[in-house]
Amino acid sequence: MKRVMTIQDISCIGKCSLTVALPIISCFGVEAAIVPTAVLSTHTHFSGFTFRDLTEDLDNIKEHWKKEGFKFDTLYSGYLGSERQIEIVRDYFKTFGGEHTYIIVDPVMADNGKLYAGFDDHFPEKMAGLCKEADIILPNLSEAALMLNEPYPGENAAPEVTRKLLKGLTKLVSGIAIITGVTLENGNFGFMGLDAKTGEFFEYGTPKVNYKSHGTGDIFASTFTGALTRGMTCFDSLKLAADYVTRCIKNTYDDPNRVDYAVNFEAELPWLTDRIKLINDTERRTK
Ligand code: PXL
Repeated sequence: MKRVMTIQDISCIGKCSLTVALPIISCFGVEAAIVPTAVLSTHTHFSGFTFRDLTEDLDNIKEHWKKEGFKFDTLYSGYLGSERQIEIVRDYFKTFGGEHTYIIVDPVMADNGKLYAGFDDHFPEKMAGLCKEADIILPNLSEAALMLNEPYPGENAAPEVTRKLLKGLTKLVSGIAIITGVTLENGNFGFMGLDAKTGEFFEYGTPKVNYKSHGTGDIFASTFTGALTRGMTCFDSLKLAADYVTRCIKNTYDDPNRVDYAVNFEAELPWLTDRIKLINDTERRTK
């Protein structure tokens, strides 16, 4: 069985970060080893959330795993609570990364052009430094603009503006840069990417559902991570992630009893599982 290490927080209520990464990656038949960076009572869109910083534990976890000789097919980082944690994650990548290990960085820190509560203005620059270590990065438009020190172009940024941001990002990352939550030429909503090695742009989208919630970026990144680790191509993994997130958003939009802090990702897991059953393991690729 393939094994992913995912490094991000536990928001006890919020359906984001580890509480979505674990079930989704497990659905792929991939082991999810977790490195919890902090425990919050809820995600940071609630007021009065508690925050227990687990920075002091991170080096010890790393040293123990190193001693035990654990190996990982993919290293995937999401929300990190501080600049110090970014440095520690860089150490994890150095220790457990390698020729056959994908490194995926989702530089979770902002939405709607604004940094999440608790981050200062230096944070994007530090996160951009971590992106340099990655094979694949998955910022949204806000995070891409902040890391490049460009103004936020708004969620309906013109495709040529998104492409310009992607070009900037590929100066940071030697692999593949993807921007999620973008509007495409035909008005669809999805992702655009640029492969720094080939200079090729690619994109995929579906008709936009007019509903916005939290945690969708983490659901996207976790689905992508699971699919890529199981051996799907990068583009097919992104496409599956986009289709699954769209279904989660639609399901929530249609649910009169929905919560306002997250989407109904659980309701669409059976659909995802059916799609996972179609993965042909005999064609499994390595990096
Ligand atoms: O969904 C991203 C995320 C992850 N972790 C925490 C958050 C957020 C978004 O707000 O607050 C703690």
